Amino acid sequence: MPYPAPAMPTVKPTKQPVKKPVARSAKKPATQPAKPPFVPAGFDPDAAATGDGLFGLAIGPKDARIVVIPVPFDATTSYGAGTAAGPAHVMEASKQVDLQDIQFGAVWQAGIAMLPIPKDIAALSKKARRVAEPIIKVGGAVPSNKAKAKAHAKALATVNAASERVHGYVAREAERILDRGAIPAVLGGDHSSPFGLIAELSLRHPGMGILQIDAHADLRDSFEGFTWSHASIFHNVMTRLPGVKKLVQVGIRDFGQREAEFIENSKGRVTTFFDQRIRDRQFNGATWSAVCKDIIAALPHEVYISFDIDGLTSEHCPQTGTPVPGGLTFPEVCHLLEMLAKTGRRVIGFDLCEVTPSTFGDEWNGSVGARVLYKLMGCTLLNDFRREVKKARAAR
Ligand SMILES: [Mn+2]
Repeated sequence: MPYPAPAMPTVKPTKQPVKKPVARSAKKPATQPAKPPFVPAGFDPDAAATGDGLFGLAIGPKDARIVVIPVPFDATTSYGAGTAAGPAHVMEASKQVDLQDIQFGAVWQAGIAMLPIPKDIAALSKKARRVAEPIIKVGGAVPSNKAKAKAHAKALATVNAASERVHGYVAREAERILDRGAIPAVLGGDHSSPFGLIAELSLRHPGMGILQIDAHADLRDSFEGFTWSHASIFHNVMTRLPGVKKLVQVGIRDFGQREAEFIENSKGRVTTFFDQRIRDRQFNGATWSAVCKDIIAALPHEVYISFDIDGLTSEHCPQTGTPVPGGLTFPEVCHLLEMLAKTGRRVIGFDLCEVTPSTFGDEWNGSVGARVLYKLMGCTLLNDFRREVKKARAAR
C-alpha cells in the first residue's frame, strides 16, 4: 500500500529552479485530505522556494520530519578518496528524483530537509586525509625507525582526533533533531560518518537493532591503526554502545578472519547474511522474499538502517571507495525496505554512506544515492505516519 493511506493534498511540490529543467508536473490530484498530522506546522508546499533544498524541496530543517545531517568526511578511505563530496553530489542529483514513489507514496509531504554542508568538517577532512595518506600508503605498517615511528603515532592521533570531532558534530546535531521530535539521518562521507548518530540513538533507544547493507563487514578492530576507520564502524558500535542489541548485516562479501571470529563470538549479537549464501539459497529455489523475512526476523522492533552504497552491485556505484563484485540490486533492496516497514518495525534513523562522485563528471553515483535516500525515507515514514495518525486519533 502506498504511503500515506489518506488522500494526498492537491498541491504540486514546491521546487527549486534547477539547471536542467525537469518535468515535474503536478501529481494526479486526489480528493481533499484531512489535514495530515505528519505535516509539520509552517510547512506550506505552495510557498515559494526559499532554499536550495534536498530533492528540490523548499522546507527548512526546523519544519522537517526527517532531517539529514551531511558529513563531508573521508579521512580514512583506504582505496580512492572522494566520498567527502558525497553529500553535495547526492544533493545535486536529488533534484532530478521524481517525488511520487511506487512503494511509499508521496514521501516528500512528511517534510524532508538537509542541514547546510559544514565547511569546517570538509576542511578538516582534507587536512586529516593529508596526514592519513602516508599511513594508508604503507597499509598502516609502523616504521621501525624510532623517529619515523613517533611521527607515525602523531599522525594517527591527529586523524583519530579529527574523527572524534566529526562524531561530536554529528551527535550534537542528532541531539537537536531528536529533541525536536524529528527523525535524524546521516549522509556521508565514509562509513565512519554516522557513529555519533548511532551513539545518540542508542542512548534513547536501548535494545535497538541495526540493519547494515554493505559489501564489507566493517568489524575491524581499528584499521591501519585508525581507531575510527570506515572499516571499523561496527566494531566500534558493538564494543562501545551497549544500547545496540543487535547487528544484522546483509550483502557482505569482503571480510577478514578476525571479523569472522567477531561475528562467531558475538553470541548472536551479530547475524550476517553473506552475499554468496543469499545467492546460494536463491539458486536452490528460495525466493528473495523468504530471505528478507529471515533478515527482518533477526531484527528487534526499533531499527536503525546503515546503508553503505557498495552493498549494491558495483554498477550502482562504480566510483565507490571499495567496490566488490556481487551485491544486491536496487529492486532487491527496495523490496527488503518495504517488507521491513510492513512488518511494523520502527525505523528510528538511518544513514547513507560512501557515495562518491564520478571521475567522469556524470551524475550516476549521486542519482543512485539520491534514490536510495528517498527509499530509506519512505521506509522510515511508512510507520511513522501510521503512528502519528494513531496519536492524532487518540488525542481527539
Ligand atoms: Mn561499509
